[in-house]
Amino acid sequence: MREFFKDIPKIKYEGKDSKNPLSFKFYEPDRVIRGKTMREHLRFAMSYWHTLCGEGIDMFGAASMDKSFGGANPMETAKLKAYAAFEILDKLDIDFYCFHDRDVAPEGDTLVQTNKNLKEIVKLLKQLQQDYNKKLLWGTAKLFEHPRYMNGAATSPSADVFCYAAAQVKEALDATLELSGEGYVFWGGREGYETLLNTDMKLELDNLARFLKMSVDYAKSIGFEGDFYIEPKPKEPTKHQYDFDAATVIGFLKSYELDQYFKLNIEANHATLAGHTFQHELRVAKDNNMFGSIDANQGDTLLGWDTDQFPTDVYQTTLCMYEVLSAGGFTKGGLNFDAKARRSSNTFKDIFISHIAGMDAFAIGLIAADKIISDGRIDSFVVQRYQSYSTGIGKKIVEGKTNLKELAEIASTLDEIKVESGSQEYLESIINQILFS
Ligand code: XLS
Ligand code: CA
Ligand code: CA
Repeated sequence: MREFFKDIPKIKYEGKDSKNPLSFKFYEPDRVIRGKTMREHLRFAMSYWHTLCGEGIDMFGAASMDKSFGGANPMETAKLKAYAAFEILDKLDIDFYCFHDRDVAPEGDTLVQTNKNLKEIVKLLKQLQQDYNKKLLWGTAKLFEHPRYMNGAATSPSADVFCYAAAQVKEALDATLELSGEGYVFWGGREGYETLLNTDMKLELDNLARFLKMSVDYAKSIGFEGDFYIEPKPKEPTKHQYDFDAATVIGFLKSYELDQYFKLNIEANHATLAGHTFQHELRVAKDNNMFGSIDANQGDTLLGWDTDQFPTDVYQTTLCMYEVLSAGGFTKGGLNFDAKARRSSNTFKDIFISHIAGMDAFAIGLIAADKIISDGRIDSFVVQRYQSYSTGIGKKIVEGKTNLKELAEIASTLDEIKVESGSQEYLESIINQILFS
């Protein structure tokens, strides 16, 4: 079999004292934590778009890497990328991948040709999945790159564009089913607006709901049983993205009675762009029974855009895995590295090392989150903090068995109200103690 990355061996666990950059220091795939292996807990996925497609172009500079793999034309390049993708998955011991339709196969001159291209590559991907024993975590459609989508796709003012986007999602769902994808993601792309002066927001949101319902109906009709995810993001590329954050998406889904069909795909960098912590977005999803999957990356809070950096901040991965474990773990979702090596980290070796860094950071997070839960001090602090709601009038409030009149009567008898400390620094010191002991 052809080998693209001859200087990269299969990455193995060597332990925390290893100085070999091409080894895992913390990720031990078969180590069992809480009855599941690390591999089963973390369900790592590689994003096709960053790893096989992004060549480092930014608005000030040209590509800093070449990812054509010597292909002479777009279809040949697409095939070479597919072989390269599975070699990367194999060498990194990553079980899953995620893609947009246009990451894996190029557009043709007509929609018919484009769909033919996709089908041809899907056939190859299916073969490679079998050869390498890899799986598709989720598929999606790229409804934002082509200029036809400059005003949005499902929220475009043009019904023809809405039609085209529907055709694209139909095909992407077929591809996801053919590859036994465990999920399908709707990220808002350009579903949003730049100015309300030219926007009928009500019609656009109604249409977005119609689009999602038609997509769910079609997926069911072809026998797709994976999870559907909406991925919130507050801005970029549009000034205001409709799927702003987890709470906004949940409110939208509920008001159109679509909540039963969807879970959320929470991305760390999108959380910080929305002015939230990653942990906040995960908690909102979990508390609404919509925790689904995660785009594992990190932003830079000094920058106002989506930097999609590899996650190396172990404090964040710890709090993330604490939420994931408290939510009962992943079912069909996983940790997708929607992340790219920096433009100046421009070798394939950097890309391997970036994934290793991300996998180790989440392994540290998982180990620490397990310890936080076993330690019990944080969870029991929270239980204790709300104890007044488990007896007496607190219990009646929770059970909906009281009213303002009764509460006012009780309040008038309270001579001294004791308000306890929130003890934030104590709790933060417990996390540090667990992380560094
Ligand atoms: C862009 C999004 C995108 C989705 C998939 O900001 O993160 O990559 O994850 O369409
Ligand atoms: Ca993402
Ligand atoms: Ca992103």
